Amino acid sequence: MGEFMTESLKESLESFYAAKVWEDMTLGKALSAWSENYGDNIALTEADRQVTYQELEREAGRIGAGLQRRGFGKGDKIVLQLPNSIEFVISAFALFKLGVIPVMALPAQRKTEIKGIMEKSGAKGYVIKDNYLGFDYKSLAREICRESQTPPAVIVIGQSDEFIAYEDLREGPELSDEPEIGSGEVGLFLLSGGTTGIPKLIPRRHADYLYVAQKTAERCRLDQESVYLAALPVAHNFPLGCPGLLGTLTVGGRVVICPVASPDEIIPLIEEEGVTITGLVPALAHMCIEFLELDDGYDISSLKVIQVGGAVLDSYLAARIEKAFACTLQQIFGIAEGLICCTDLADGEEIRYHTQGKPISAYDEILIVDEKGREVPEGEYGELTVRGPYTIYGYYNLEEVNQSCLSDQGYFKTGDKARWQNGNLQVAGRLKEMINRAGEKITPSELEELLLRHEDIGDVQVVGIEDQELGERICVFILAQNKGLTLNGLRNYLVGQQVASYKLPDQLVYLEAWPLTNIGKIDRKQLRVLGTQR
Ligand code: J2J
Repeated sequence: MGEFMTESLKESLESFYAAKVWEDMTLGKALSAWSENYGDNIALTEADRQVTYQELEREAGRIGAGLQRRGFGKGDKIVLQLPNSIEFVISAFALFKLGVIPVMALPAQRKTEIKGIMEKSGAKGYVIKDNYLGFDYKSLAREICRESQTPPAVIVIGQSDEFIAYEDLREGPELSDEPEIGSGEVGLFLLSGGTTGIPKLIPRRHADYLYVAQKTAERCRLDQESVYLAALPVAHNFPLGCPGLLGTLTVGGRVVICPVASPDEIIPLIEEEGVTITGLVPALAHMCIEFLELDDGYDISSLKVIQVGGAVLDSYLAARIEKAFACTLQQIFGIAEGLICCTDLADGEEIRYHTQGKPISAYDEILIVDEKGREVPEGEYGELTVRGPYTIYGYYNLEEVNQSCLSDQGYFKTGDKARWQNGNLQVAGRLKEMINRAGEKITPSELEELLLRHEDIGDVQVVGIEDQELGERICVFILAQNKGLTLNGLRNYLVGQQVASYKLPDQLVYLEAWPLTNIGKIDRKQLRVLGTQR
């Protein structure tokens, strides 16, 4: 990792491990400790199944032992591609205990992505569920095996056919000797947020991943009474560890597993399980609001905190979310590569609706820089760069990428456009999303925020589309229920809002639904394609 880095820089980054910023603890040992502290508490709920902390510890040990008998050991990698389920949690902890590194694949990923991830990680195993949302993962596994030189051992939850049955792993003696694993060793691989291109594996270490879970749990004031609803796919950093599943377990709370990220699953579960906190991406939060507006018969008053992050949340939607869910909104900016910023529950509306708050660690060093890498004056926009105790300084086995994504001082370049707003971070979108229309720069989020105030617009996205004359033209996408609006109508509305004329849209496209990425963010690359085709 990061061989191009100077030794002294590496040492200074490694010094966080020596400085005892966090506990000397691995993810596997952490579960044993939680099991001792909170033994009989319910750790997980999925439909009518409940698992206590003690049972989780025991099951993880069992599956770990089964994997050990099958020849898996410290340093091996296994691609975990499971829907939100109790088995996901057990499998992940089984691997943490063995020192086998899980590669956190998302259920929505298909052959191209999984093959890439397998190759890049050199995984020896592949854990799947037989079927989920109508997709047959065994067929996918067969193709992967056929096309690989060294096919992975496939473990199946459910009907296993020719593959290894997960249930069979459970049979036999429990894990007796857990291997020695250092807390500074890599505990898991997350996948980078990029939707296409080469899969980038993000090595996260045991201790720093636990540290993030603890710090975010503190920010969200989680305790043993907390009930976290895991709605987004838990292989993703946000629901996995910010505070998500892991953060809830650090305090002895309960995690309710939502198998499908859709409002008709999420809202009833909040009521039935007395959920106190959940985390959503803006597009899903918006769908939930619409669901609640259609049917106000649900009692979701147990909810105290709704975290929203993953993409720009405009302040108008922020206020609507708080009203619809009748609880405190926490904006959270995160990257699977490390840095987490979020608002505090006690922050006023100005901060909660307009910013993503402050970094979770006093050791996070953020620099907002111009194209030449120089720090911009306080309050001005630039690229968000960061280094600190839990931000990586290299992807796994990607030397070339690593050279371009790090500054000379070891700051990770996020590619996000951000500024400081009275001590709080405000992220305005991806730098590459900035529209360059005949030389004038337009930030999509700024226009989106204005357009959302229009009473006929339910949801909107603004995207730059390649254009022969303008370089890029401004294309506005609106969901179909508002078909009464015309391009001219939109332009006149914006003129009425006193917007500079170069920011007026050039194109209007109606869609039935948003194209979404694997994690449920609006897929802006796909929007660009759709805008080009018209
Ligand atoms: C604007 N853009 C945001 C925000 C992420 C918590 C929450 C989200 C993620 C995540 C995560 C944003 N406003 N509040 O890991 O722990 C965009 C940025 C960023 C990219 C990272 C977590 N929160 N983003 O989304 O690694 O563009 O992590 O660079 O998937 O999402 O994506 P990812």
